[in-house]
Amino acid sequence: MAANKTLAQMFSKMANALEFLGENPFKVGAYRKASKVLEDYPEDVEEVYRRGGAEALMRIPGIGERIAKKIAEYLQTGKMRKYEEVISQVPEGLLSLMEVQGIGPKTLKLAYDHLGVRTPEDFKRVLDDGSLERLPGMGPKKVENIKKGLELFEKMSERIPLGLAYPLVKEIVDAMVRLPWVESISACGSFRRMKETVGDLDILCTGTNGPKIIEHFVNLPGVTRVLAQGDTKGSAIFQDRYQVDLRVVPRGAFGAALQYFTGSKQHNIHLRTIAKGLGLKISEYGVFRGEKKVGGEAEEDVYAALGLLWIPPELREDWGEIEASQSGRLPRLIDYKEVKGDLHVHSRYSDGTMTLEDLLREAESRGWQYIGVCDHSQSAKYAKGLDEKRLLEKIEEIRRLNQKSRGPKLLAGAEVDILPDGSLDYPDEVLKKLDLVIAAIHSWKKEEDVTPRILKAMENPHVHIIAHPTGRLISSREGYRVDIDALIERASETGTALEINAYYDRLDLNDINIRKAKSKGVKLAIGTDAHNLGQLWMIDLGVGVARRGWCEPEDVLNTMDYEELIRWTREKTRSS
Ligand code: DGT
Ligand code: CA
Ligand code: CA
Repeated sequence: MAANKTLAQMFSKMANALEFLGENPFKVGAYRKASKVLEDYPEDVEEVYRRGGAEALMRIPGIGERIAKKIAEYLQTGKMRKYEEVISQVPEGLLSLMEVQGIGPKTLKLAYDHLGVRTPEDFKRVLDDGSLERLPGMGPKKVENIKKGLELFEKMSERIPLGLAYPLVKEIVDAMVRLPWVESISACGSFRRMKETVGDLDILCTGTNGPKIIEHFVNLPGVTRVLAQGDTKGSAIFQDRYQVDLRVVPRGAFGAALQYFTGSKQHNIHLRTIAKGLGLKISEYGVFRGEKKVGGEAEEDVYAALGLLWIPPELREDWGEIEASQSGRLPRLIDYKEVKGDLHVHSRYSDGTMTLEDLLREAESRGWQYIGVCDHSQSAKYAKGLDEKRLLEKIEEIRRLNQKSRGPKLLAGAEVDILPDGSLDYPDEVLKKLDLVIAAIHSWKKEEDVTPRILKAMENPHVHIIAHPTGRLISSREGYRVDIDALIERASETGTALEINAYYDRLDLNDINIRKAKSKGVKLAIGTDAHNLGQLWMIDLGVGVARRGWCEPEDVLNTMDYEELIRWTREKTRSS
């Protein structure tokens, strides 16, 4: 179906360009119509063309002879001369601006002719300095609309951190599954692969009444704009930011569609090559030998037909998972349910809002055995870091509560600042009293100093874990750059664990670095860095990236029982 989508986009761009160039409205309309038709067409045009040539294309309602010829040309040569000719006549930056709600070719033509607008920057200038508003047919209301459209467009073209989309998608799926017509439903795309950022969000379902399902979907609370509403496909923007696509597919193709739309594209391309070699064809409709469908209801069918073991979605990046599946060497990934606690949260003692009792209750309700309470250390004044006296009080309160608790335990911990000279923000006699010591960099004068400081901190036997090792933040450029290979090497030598900080904007280490660390035998520690009770769910984001980093249960400290974990920390200190 990739060709349908590409061609739909090409015709839409041509329509915009031709309108901008002042071409006759009927011609413009024909391209726009063709784009719409292809967007919604349920069959692969490549298939249609292969079967019946340009003639067959012309039998698609809304596709005339001229358009059919252009589709044929593109399918044969990968190019369309007319497209290139038309597009080349419009200044490049203006074409994408035409897709913005409220702008369109007419407005841009006006700005081009009267104000000499050639680039998006030009356009923004005439928007802000009032000159666009004064053009005939414009006015304050239109300009206001354009500004809103532009703001939305810019927000929408950014990728979204997974953790922001996560609660929304869960909510949508929960709401949809309650409908009487919905049978099975699952998120797919990059979301299902737990990629750290997502573009649009893809959901797939089977059910008895496509139109009703879609109607319900585009009317869900939170929808701020409906992009498309058909019998089997709906597309809507939630909260002015998140584009969600829902497709309804036949039950017999659910597995094949789920496989296809989960991607990644690279993973799917690799699978299709293997299929070809076996005389099979896989698509979102199923697995086929010639015309005969040999599977597709379950996702496993697709992998089994290719002689592969089912591959967990988090691995599907064509990073060696297909070869591993072929040779029976897929990792036995850590499961979301295998986590026995969170190793990094902040309580009211420093800058969190949770009491220690809150944390015990939370652990209990999640079926966890422990939570590591790691408040900031004394130098972190901005975060109400604990001086030694307060820290000792906290340790005492934890010991008291643990004695009373028959269920989960709290680990008396600290997120201890690594000072400029690489020493730690508490003396060893104090660190010794803690169950869990996480060392962290929070400020630096020179970026080059960060790596040596962390390396030095790892020499301290009382340090168990290095927090958010690379310091990156997903939604901004802040953070420091470290020599990650050197950190992993030293962690391996000293037996220090590296954190997978699961806070949605960190996810640090990321998938690639996790995999590197694992390959050197370094243990990983998942911590949400939660400051309030509404953030502990992010533990799942941490497990998600751990899985993307090929982690097995034994690679991750959080799969240990409480006793085992305490033993590990003591052993770590003794043996370094
Ligand atoms: P995103 O939305 O940018 O975070 O990334 P994805 O992976 O969700 O990609 P998206 O939404 O464009 O498409 C969803 C899945 O559909 C994608 O992972 C694989 C499949 N897919 C889309 N386009 C193509 C294509 O041209 N070829 C193949 N083989 N698969 C495709
Ligand atoms: Ca997507
Ligand atoms: Ca999509």
